[in-house]
Amino acid sequence: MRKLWILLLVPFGLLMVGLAPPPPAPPMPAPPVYSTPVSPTPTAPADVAGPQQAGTTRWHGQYFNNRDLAGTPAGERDDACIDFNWGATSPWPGAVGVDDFSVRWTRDQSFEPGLYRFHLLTDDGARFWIDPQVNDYTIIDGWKDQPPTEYTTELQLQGGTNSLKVEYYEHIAGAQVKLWWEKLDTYPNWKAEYFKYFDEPRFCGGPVVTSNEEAINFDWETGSPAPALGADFWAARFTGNASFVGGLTRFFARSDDGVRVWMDANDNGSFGDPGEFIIDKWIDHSVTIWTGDIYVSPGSHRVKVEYYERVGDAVMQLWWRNW
Ligand SMILES: [Ca+2]
Ligand SMILES: [Ca+2]
Ligand SMILES: [Ca+2]
Ligand SMILES: [Ca+2]
Repeated sequence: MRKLWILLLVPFGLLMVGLAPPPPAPPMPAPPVYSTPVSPTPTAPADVAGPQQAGTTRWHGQYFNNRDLAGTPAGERDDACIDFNWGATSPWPGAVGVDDFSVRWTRDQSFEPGLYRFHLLTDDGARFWIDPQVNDYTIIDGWKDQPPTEYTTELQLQGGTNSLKVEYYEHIAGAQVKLWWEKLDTYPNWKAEYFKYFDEPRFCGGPVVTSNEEAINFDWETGSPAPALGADFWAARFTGNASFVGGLTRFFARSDDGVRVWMDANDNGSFGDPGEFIIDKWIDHSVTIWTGDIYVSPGSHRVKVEYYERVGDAVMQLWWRNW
């Protein structure tokens, strides 16, 4: 077994995690890189190689009618996203109950090289692996009864395709689970995150591509920001700080297709609810200029723009001026 080392930058400091038995402490790594397995390429066992639509990368889910992923799955299906809040209901009526069930999800995911923060929100228990065929330790381990709890960890990925695995169980009462990630770096202008989606626009899992953009001023026509996104069915999220002179300010968003615009964060760091959109046109349309007015105090404000392209041409431009 190869000895692989990763740095888990947990909130309480640096923690080295390795395979048992613990070898002597290595020299200070420079810089830590999470290794992608090169060979042999493990083949998924037959019970997780479920049907996959051509050109898509859904999660393959095995649903068990017990808390231990024991025995034969009660049902198997592909899920576009691990982002569920089932409350007190069953994730799959007829296959599993409202309590005492478990799910295993697997998929391959390509990552750009870089430092990532992974988030796993769960009620009750969940755990997360990257390349479990090679690295038999969990990246996140929250395998216990608990109310909704968010775990985070950071790790360096060298880029390429990794296999991801999430296991989850529900004991009693409410049930929810969500996995997502972000690429950490310095974004002096706009942090642009580009996602793929299936069916309906949403920001699922993590971005396929992350970049710094000097302005939100794009006319991709029938192209896209990156080959990995393809021409259609992708979405973008832009976040950045901008300086305002203050006063009544009119925002302009010229878009094809949907767009929504927020300003400033709540105390908990997240942007507001839909009632606080400056512009909210989350609908398919040909290129259109939308406006929204807001009073702004002088100085720096945080602005967030979400955008999606369905099919055909793709345009996203944002600007503003005092009104
Ligand atoms: Ca329940
Ligand atoms: Ca629960
Ligand atoms: Ca297009
Ligand atoms: Ca379009």
